[in-house]
Amino acid sequence: MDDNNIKILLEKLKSAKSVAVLTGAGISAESGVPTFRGDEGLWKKFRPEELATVDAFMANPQLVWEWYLYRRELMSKVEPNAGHYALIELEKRFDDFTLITQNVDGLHRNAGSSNILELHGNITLNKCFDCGQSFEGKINLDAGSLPQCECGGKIRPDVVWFGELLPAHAINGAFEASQKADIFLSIGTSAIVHPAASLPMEASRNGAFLVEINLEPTPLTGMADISLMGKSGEILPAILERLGG
Ligand code: BJW
Ligand code: ZN
Repeated sequence: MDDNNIKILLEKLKSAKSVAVLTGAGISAESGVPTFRGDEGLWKKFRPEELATVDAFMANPQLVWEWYLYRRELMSKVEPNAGHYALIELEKRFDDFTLITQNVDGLHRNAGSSNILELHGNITLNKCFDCGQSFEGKINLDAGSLPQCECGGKIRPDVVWFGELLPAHAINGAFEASQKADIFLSIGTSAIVHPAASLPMEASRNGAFLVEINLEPTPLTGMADISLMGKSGEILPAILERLGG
């Protein structure tokens, strides 16, 4: 780990009033949730355009549901890791702390974080494709037909697919938090999916100190004030430990 960079970050954290954090699939990788892209990424096996779009769902809801039920099952069995827990400790140190996540796995909530903005929804929830009403029933792929809403609409996972708008309260809150942040941490995201990928840039443009934690360089690395290369489940606890009590 780059000791000099860590020292600079510790100084910045000691004087910061407002902190915003953006997480992506990488923070959950050490819990056993596959990332989307990269060698072990989900999309090496499944093409996104076949699964995470409205068109894909309309063309083959059964197939899309199979993918989501498989991931829902996987995510129901995993636990938060040291990276998730370190963010709770960080949150406790600031009156103004916003955790923005692209993840749908709910692990930040399970770990105990409170002020979370879920940009891409939550994989445990269902809603009606047509009227948006939430749906509590079970999805049973063996039943012959998928359940329908009272309005006749198809039931779908409550996540955000390509081409869809993000929940307004989440993305508006995320931009607001990014604009006023003194420090912005981008953790475990490939930083290519917009509008989430615009948040670090928005923060930096508004004067935030931009920190990236990732296994590898991303399109964001060049504009980050500090880039810490490694596992978030190791780097975040190390930062917290050195920040002291
Ligand atoms: C570790 C690690 C460890 C591993 N420690 N690190 C502007 C410009 C260009 C395009 C667009 C634009 N605005 C909108 C678009 C279109 C599109 C888009 O961005 N496309 C790009 C691909 C170019 N965006 C949209 O369509 C969005 N909607 C929208 O903008 O609406 C307005 C609009 C409508 C119509 C037309 C135009 C505008 C919606 C995006 C929805 C994304 N949905 C998904 C699926 C969610 C449901 C599900 O889970 O099934 O969200 S896609 C997928 O990607 C998922 C993720 O949240 C998202 C981001 O992925 P993430 O988290 O970054 O994961 P990975 O795998 O990519 O990266 C993991 C990283 O971790 C890697 O870097 C590793 O190195 C690292 N890592 N282990 C630290 N231990
Ligand atoms: Zn409906």
